[in-house]
Amino acid sequence: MLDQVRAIAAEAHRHLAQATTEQELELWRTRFLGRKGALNELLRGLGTLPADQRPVVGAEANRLKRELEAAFEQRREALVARARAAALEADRVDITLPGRPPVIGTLHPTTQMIRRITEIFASLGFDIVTGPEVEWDYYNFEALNIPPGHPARDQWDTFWITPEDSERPMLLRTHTSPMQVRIMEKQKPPVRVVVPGRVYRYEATDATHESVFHQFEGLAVDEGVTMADLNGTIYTFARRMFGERRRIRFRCDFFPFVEPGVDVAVDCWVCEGAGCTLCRRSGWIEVMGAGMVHPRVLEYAGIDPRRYTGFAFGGGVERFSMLLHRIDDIRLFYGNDIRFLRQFVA
Ligand code: FA5
Repeated sequence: MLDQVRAIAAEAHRHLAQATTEQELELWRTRFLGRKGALNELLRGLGTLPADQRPVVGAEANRLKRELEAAFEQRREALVARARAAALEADRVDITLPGRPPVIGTLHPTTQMIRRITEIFASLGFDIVTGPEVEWDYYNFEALNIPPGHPARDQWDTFWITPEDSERPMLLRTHTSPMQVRIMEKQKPPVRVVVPGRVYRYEATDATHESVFHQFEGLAVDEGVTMADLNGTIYTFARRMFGERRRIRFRCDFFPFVEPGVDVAVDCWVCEGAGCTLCRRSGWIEVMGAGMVHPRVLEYAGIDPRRYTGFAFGGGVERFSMLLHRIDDIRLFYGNDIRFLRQFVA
């Protein structure tokens, strides 16, 4: 019987080495180690042996049983490890492959230009603030010395939120100038601010006119502020923006909220004033409107015009980009053509 037990164990070892799946392992266990398995079946006949042989065969059978159980565990672990290694191999990531480069966007050229403009004024001591695009008629026109019926309203027609003749008419602002009054209402002099922002006009669009565009407004108010301060400020700004050799020209112009009012031009940085296509042969490029804050505007804002004076200026952001980058159509800025936008990598 001892031989039979050893023969079963040897057979079991042989079969175990051939089991390669979980299912085969389970079958093997039932066949050799199960309650009705080969080993137990044999041991059931232990009682038929002579009494002196029973403990020897019994002990050997139990030893072999433990040996088979240990072999089974070992085999199972080996199979699990093999399956895991195969799965890892199949899932392998080749870290030496180049990655997919992320698509990096760029700031819109208008945003870039606003940053450039505001950085220059910030370095001159101006605060940068923004204001509402939906505005009361009062701030956009009335407090800027443009009462109802004033002809300047035609030049700055806009989109109305309420009917034009309502008690408190509201509109989309046509310029950033309303912020002059809003700021002076809140902050007593000295005031030095620059306001970039979006503005709206009821406009037949063409290559140089959009109905939605951006402006920047400047305002400085204090005791003893004069036209010379305006001149110096704009001169410094123009040189930083358009080149160190630039000259500036003031010519009389009319805006109801400044007195005197001027249009500011810079000598052409392409032809150095000789005359070319950019400056339309004039040698000068108009860049903004400016002037001394009208006493009535100071009064509207609750500031005593006998004590304080101020200057203000305002320009078009897209027009600056057009001049500096020789862009021939303002509609490109809102056209969303990626080929246009990609040219302005910051
Ligand atoms: C004004 O809007 C005044 N608020 C500027 C000002 C401020 C004068 C402070 C005095 C003191 P104007 O309408 O000219 O002025 O517009 C100013 C600038 O905005 C223009 O020089 C131009 O660069 C730009 N601009 C005007 N209309 C358009 C338009 N339809 N599309 C694009 N840019 C425009």
